[in-house]
Amino acid sequence: MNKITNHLPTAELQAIDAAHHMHPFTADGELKQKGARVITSASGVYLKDSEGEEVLDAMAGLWCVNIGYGRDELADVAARQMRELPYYNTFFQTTHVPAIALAQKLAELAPGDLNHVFYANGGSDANDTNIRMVRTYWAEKGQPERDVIISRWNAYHGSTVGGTSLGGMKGMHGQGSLPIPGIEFIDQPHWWAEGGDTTPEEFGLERAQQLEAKINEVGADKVAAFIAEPVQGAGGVIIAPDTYWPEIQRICDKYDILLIADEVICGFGRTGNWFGSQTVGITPDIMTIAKGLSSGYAPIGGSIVNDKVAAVLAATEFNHGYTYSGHPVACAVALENLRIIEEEKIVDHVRDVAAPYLAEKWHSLADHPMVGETKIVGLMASLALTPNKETRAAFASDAGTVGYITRECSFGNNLIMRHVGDRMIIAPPLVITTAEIDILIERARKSLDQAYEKVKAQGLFVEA
Ligand code: PXG
Repeated sequence: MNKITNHLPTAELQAIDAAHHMHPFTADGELKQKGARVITSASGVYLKDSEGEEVLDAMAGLWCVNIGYGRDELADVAARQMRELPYYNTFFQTTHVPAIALAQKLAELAPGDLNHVFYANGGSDANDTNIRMVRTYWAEKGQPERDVIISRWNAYHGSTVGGTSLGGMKGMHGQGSLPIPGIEFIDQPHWWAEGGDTTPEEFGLERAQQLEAKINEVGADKVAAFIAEPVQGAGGVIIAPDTYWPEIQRICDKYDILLIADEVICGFGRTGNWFGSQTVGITPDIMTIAKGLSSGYAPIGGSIVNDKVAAVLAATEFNHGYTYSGHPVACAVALENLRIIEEEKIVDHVRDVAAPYLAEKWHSLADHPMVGETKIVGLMASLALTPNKETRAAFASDAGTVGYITRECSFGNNLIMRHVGDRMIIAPPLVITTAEIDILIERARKSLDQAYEKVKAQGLFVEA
């Protein structure tokens, strides 16, 4: 095949990448041997790589390209905004039209009295903002000792010092002497892996009640906030049993604990509502947003804050902010993205068309000999790989060995389906069509079949 490209040959790009580019969450030494896959362009739900392969991106980039790739409207808006006002800050009593318009739109879209926006560049630094914000809130209310934030093991809240501290990934804590002081953890509502002999309903309640136990252990007068993802994303698309969230809300209300919903993945349609909080039925005081806010076309995140918290903060000077808080180009791009989501009724498409269709197909994978539970909410789904569906056994091999084999088969079949340990996850662009879902499922099943053969051949189909 004669391929005309506008870039260096893949091997040369990979060599330069290996020489000079440090990748996030990557063992660079290992990657240097293998060479990174070079993505050159994208359209809709498909990526194209430097070898001309078309790859179905069932992860929407990193859970963010909600409206799909290749929307010229966003490029046009960015170019227009760069010409008109490429940058100005919102410190020192100034503002600008994109920041104003986006804040108004977010206040309109966010439920209840979540009416105030503090801008960040992404989800990690927005969560850093949240740490300082909730502690400042209680200090301003005359309770500075109320500074403990409770989070959950296996949560992901970013990889800055604050984000890593709030997250419950032990491997991350180990790098950089984290968490910072004043962060406490309870267990996650992950029934498949940790539910033992309980029913999911009993287990959901038990795990929620750990919050009450932790509050009592720390002392209610010391606890500032509880932070959680409505659905854990990076942790493996862990969907809590139905009993979980009502109990969490009851406990937060009872002890007057601020509830921070980290909507970085769940926000902007992913779960079939504008926000995951609506899907799980909670009323947060603060929502962390990023990713789908701009569909990944520009780096932007932030905190949407309710009237109660905003009123207290307004009484003082909150000495916090980033050079690019409310960056005009990012705000303009986000606003255009939200216009598209609204006008094209993309949240309705998720709820009424794509999610029900994907759910039926995803659950059909449960008949595969290596698949245990299949879970899905909106357009985020996971499945457990297991050598024994009945006992929910883990594999004897190191966690992630079988998942990685399955991921490699999937990538080989031009499907971006990821693994978290021995759990496979997807979160495709929200605009995915039913025909594209058929292709996704066909490739996923083929990958599971290939992986199953490899796992057996390598003697790995063995219970722990
Ligand atoms: N909160 C949540 C719930 C997230 O999923 C962040 C905060 C941090 O956002 P930024 O924009 O700072 O990255 C995230 C990000 C993965 C993966 O491998 C997930 C994320 C980021 C990178 C990789 O699943 N989530």
